[in-house]
Amino acid sequence: MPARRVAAALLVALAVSVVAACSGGGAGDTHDGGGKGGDPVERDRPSTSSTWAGPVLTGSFEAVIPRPSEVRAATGSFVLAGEIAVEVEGGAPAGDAASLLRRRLAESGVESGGTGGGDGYDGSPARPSIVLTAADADRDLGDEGYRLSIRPDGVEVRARGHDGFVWGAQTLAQLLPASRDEIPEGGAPALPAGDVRDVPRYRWRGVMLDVARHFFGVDDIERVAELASAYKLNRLHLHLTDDQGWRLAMTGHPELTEIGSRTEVGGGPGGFLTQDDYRRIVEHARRLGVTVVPEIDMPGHTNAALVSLPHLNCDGRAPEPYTGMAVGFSSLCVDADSTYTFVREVVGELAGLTPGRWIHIGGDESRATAPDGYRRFVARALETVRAAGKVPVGWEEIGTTDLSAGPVVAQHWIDPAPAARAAEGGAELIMSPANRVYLDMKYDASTPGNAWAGLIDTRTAYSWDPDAAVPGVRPSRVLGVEAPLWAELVTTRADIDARLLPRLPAVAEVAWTDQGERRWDDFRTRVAGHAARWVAAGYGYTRDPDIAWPPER
Ligand code: TNX
Repeated sequence: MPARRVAAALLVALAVSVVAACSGGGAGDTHDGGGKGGDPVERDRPSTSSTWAGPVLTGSFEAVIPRPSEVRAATGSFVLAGEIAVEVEGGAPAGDAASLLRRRLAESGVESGGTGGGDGYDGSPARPSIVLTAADADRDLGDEGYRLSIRPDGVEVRARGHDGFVWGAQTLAQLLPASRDEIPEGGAPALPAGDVRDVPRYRWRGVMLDVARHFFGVDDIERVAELASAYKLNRLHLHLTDDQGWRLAMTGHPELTEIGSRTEVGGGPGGFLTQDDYRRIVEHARRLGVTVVPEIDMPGHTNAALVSLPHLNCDGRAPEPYTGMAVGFSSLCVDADSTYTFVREVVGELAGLTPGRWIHIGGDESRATAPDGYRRFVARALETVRAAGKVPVGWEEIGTTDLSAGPVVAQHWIDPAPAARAAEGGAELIMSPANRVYLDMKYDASTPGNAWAGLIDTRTAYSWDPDAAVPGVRPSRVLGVEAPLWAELVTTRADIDARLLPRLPAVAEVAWTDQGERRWDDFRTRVAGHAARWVAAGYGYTRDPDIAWPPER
């Protein structure tokens, strides 16, 4: 039996003993499964409470998604009673993780204070604490790995970088109750004791939101970023422009939003992000460990730009606005110098607004561009992105061009041939196979969505190996995984939730957890328990019949 299974068995035993202790109702009942290590219940019993209902073990390491690399259970639990100190030690880059933890603790009804976020912890060593501390010597953790140690007398999160601390905090958050309603009056949540060491499989773990086909604003985008971060996804790719709309204000070309943002699929009002909106999203996501990757799709998928700026058309005449769902009919005029001036100005502005390393230039389905012109256009667009100090990303079609001029990332979605060519040409690959992770697809015939890439139930989204997604590509060329949500048929926040949950956590585990550590039968059991968290946090989800969900409340 692998160590993790033993740990799981121990935890189940522990949980049962805690529940028994709690329902026994006695103050001073042990909650540590009969182990040694002091009596944290006595120590933590709030003196003001007349009816101390005892600790409630609310989470288990088994339930954490994505499944951590290594878990070892220990004896006892850390009881979250009284005010918990959340402290950042020795200047570790953990302020955002500490704030996140305090936010989650508050949602669970736990008071917290502490250093590193300016909320006035007095430094008293007597209080039970969660300490975030640098693990610089532990090079194997990389920028995103973390260690977690939970003991009856304290919790420690160790990492080397900002994002590692955030992921450690997100694991802790999943051990907290889904909501304060889970804790009986006078009780307190308790975290199971144990050790976690956790490092991601892939560096790129993304979700894409199409805000062009239907517009979604700051709040909706930030909700997606929160969800991504909760499951340790570290990229939010925003598909900002398409035939149906241009969604980011450009100082140099106000027409793009004055005209090009006022349409969307089906004839709705459209909309756009101001540059301040965009900056806000980028900063909010950054604090959550998520890098925004903006996409300006070119030279095809450009009808909204062509409507707004007639000079981008070879004949100088603006086409009609487009609110349908077809693809492949528009193209920038790839032979005109003014097109490249436009690309330089737009990419330059976007690079200035974007602290992340990547700018996505699209490049997909340019069926209205002559192949020769397409190759020249892509070469110049990639060069423009590099000149702006960023690494270019493009859909797999860019693999039909010469990619040898510099670093580049290609995103596989439908055809392994250009994706493999891109990798041979030096590109790193993001795997977004449409028949696995296009989350705009229906789960089954009864749910709404697209269907051209097949039906994608949670099991299908979970059960594949990114290293094998494009035959013949060396695993070292596989940068990671991304799940796109195209929005032709996605019009509301509820639609976003239903498409992403539960499939996004499934994809997150594909991207984080080693292939040999993942099994559908096990994931399917674990994910059911997350529904209560989603609902408490205000997200809806699809009740995929393959998963034994708790009864609807
Ligand atoms: C293909 S994927 C597209 C998108 C559509 C999507 C709908 C890709 C690079 N292009 O333009 O929105 O299918 O499923």
